Amino acid sequence: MNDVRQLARRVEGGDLSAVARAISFVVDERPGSEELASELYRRSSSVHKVGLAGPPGSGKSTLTGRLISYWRGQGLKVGVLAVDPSSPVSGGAFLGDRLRIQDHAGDPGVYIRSLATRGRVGGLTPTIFGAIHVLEAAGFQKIIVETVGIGQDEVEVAHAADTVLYVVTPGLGDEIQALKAGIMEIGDIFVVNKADLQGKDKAVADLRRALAIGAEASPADGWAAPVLATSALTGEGIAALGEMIERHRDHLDSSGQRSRRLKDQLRAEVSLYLARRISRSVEKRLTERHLSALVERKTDPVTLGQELLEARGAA
Ligand SMILES: Nc1nc2c(ncn2[C@@H]2O[C@H](COP(=O)(O)OP(=O)(O)O)[C@@H](O)[C@H]2O)c(=O)[nH]1
Ligand SMILES: [Mg+2]
Repeated sequence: MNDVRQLARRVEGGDLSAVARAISFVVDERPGSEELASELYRRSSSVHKVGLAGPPGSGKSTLTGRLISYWRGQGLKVGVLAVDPSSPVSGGAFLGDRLRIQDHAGDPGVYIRSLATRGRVGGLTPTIFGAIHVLEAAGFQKIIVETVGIGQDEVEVAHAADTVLYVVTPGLGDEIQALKAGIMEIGDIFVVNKADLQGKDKAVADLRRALAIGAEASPADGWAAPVLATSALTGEGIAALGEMIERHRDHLDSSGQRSRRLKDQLRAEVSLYLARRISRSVEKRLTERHLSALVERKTDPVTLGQELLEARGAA
């Protein structure tokens, strides 16, 4: 697979068109994508990944733009993966991404890509890990994973990111109190964005109170999730947020949780891969004759499933 090796070398050289091509390869699972993925993974190392979750409209994309500029100011290369429930060529989310792409157009230290969830209801696209590894191999030093803020993807981003920001707005004051337990647990840093609007102090106070109650209920990991106010519109609070993200990363390193999280991410990646591969190969064996036998109740879905799995093992 010479072209694959060549593509891998170009990715490692930081060539953005190669990065784009490699991500398409991996995400679309084209022939050669597995060779590409393993080649890139073995020759790269893990990068700090920051996940952005929170309701649609809370300002995640705008904040992403601010964080890109903040890290670019420190000379860091920044890659962004935006999970998009629609196809990458239609829908509002992509329009927003396009605006941001133009902001950083021509900057070889920034790469922004939206990934369709391919009809999955919520949840991260299973191939997001492959896309992350491409960015790692290309030498990006910060990776942002922006979620849509609908359904499962909010919780699942915790399987792909080291530091999860949960973004709300002052207008969501009442909803903050009703934040689902799962969200309280995945947020490493809570951000009250749109601090230029009214009600930010109350929102920050409400959120702090809710988090304090939650912290009593769940065992401490040595990190009390802070609440910060930002305005992605004016830039207020962005530097403080950037510093807090670094502080969380230092905490992950010094507490040993960085490798724990990395292992959890890799476990999720391997199990998603296995689930895809096994179901595909087993489903291939499911014939019309099997289905008829089920209809006639000569067998049952569990027994048939077991037989198909065993037949696969023997093959
Ligand atoms: N007033 C104000 N508007 C903001 C701020 N951040 C984002 N917005 C606006 O809120 C809307 C939604 O922002 P977007 O970043 O697309 O939110 P997302 O859906 O969470 O990604 C856009 O019209 C933004 O211009 C902010 O800090 N203050
Ligand atoms: Mg967005």
